[in-house]
Amino acid sequence: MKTIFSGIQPSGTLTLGNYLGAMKHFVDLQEENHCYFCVVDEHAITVPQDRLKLRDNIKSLAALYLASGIDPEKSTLFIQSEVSAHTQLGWMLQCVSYIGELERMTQFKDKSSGKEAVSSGLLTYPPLMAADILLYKTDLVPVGEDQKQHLELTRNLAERFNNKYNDIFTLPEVSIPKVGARIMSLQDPTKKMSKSDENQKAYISMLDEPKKIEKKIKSAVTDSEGIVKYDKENKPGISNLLTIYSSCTGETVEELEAKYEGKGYGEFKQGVADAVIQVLSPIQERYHELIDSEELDEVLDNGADRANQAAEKMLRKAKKAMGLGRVKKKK
Ligand code: ATP
Ligand code: LTN
Repeated sequence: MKTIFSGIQPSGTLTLGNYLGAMKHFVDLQEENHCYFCVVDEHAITVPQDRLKLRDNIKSLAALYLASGIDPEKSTLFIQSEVSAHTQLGWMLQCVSYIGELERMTQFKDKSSGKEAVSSGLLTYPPLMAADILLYKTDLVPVGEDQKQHLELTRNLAERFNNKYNDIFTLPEVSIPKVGARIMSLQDPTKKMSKSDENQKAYISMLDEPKKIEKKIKSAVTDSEGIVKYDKENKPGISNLLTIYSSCTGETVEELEAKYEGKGYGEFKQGVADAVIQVLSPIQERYHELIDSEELDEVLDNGADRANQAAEKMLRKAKKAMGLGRVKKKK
C-alpha cells in the first residue's frame, strides 16, 4: 500500500482536461492505497481571485471530487488552508530553494510573461507544492503532464533538505497517465485545455450541460482532410478528440480509427460528444445533490482533522531538523 497525494486548484470550474488527466485516476488509486486529495486554495491566490468566487470554487471543487467517486471512507479529502502546516513547511522549503531554479519553472514563465504585476507567490509556488506532498510521506503523486517539472523540483528540494539537515522526507514518484495526460484546447489544439482560458469554447467544463458540450465539440478546430486518424503533428485537433474519446470510453485510438474509417468528421464529433456526455452526466447529477448538503461540510471537517494530525507530526520533525523553536526540557 502506497501513500498518494494530489491537489487541484479552485481557480474555476474543472475542465474535462482536469478530469481525464487527474481526477479520474484518483478514483482508481484510492482502492488500494492510502490517499490524500486536496483543494489547494493557497495555490489559487498566487493570481488575483475574487473572494466570493473563490469561496464558491472551493466548495464546488470539493463536491466535484466526491461526485467523481472520491470516497471519504477510503480517502482523506481536505482544504489546504485548513491545515496550517502547509504554509509553515512551505516557508521552510522556500528557504532551501534557489531563486534561479524557481525562475526556470515553465508554469511560472507562462503565467508571468507579459504581465506587469506578478505576485512573488507565483514564483515561490513550487516550494509550497513540495510542502503539500512531503508532509504526508507521499510515495506517488498522480498529475497531468504539465506538473512533471514541479515534481522533479519537489524531489530535489526533499533531497537537499535530507542531506543538509536530517533524512526525514520520502522522495515521491510522479504518476502520469498513458492516455489523457495532456488534453488540448478545442480552439487551439497546440495549447493545453485550461479552466482559465478566456475563450469558453476552448474547454469543456465538467458542469457544462449536454447541449453545450455537443456544441463545443462540434465547433472544435480540426482540419480539411476528412480522415479520422491520430497524427499529433499534422492533425492536432482530430488527435486531441481521439484522445478524449479513448479516455472516456476505454476504446483504444486504433479501435476508434477503424470504427470511423470512411466516415466524416460530423459523425465522429457526434461520437465524441456522446462519449463525453455519458461520462459527465452521472457526475453532474451527484454534484447537484452534494453542493449545498451538510454531508459535504462533514467530509471536509473530518478530512481537515485527519490531515492535520499527519501533517503536524512531519512539521515537528522538520522544525527540529532545521533548529527552529525550542527543545523543551523534560521535567
Ligand atoms: P489553470 O488551467 O487554471 O492554470 P490547471 O488546470 O493547470 O489550472 P489544476 O486545476 O491545479 O491546474 O490542475 C489539476 C490537475 O489537472 C493537475 O494534475 C494537472 O496536471 C491536470 N491537468 C490540468 N490541465 C490538464 C489538461 N489539459 N490535460 C490533462 N491534465 C490536466
Ligand atoms: N501545482 C498543481 C496543483 C498542486 C498539486 C499539489 C498537485 C498543488 N499542490 C500537490 C499535486 C500535488 C497544478 O497547478 N496543477
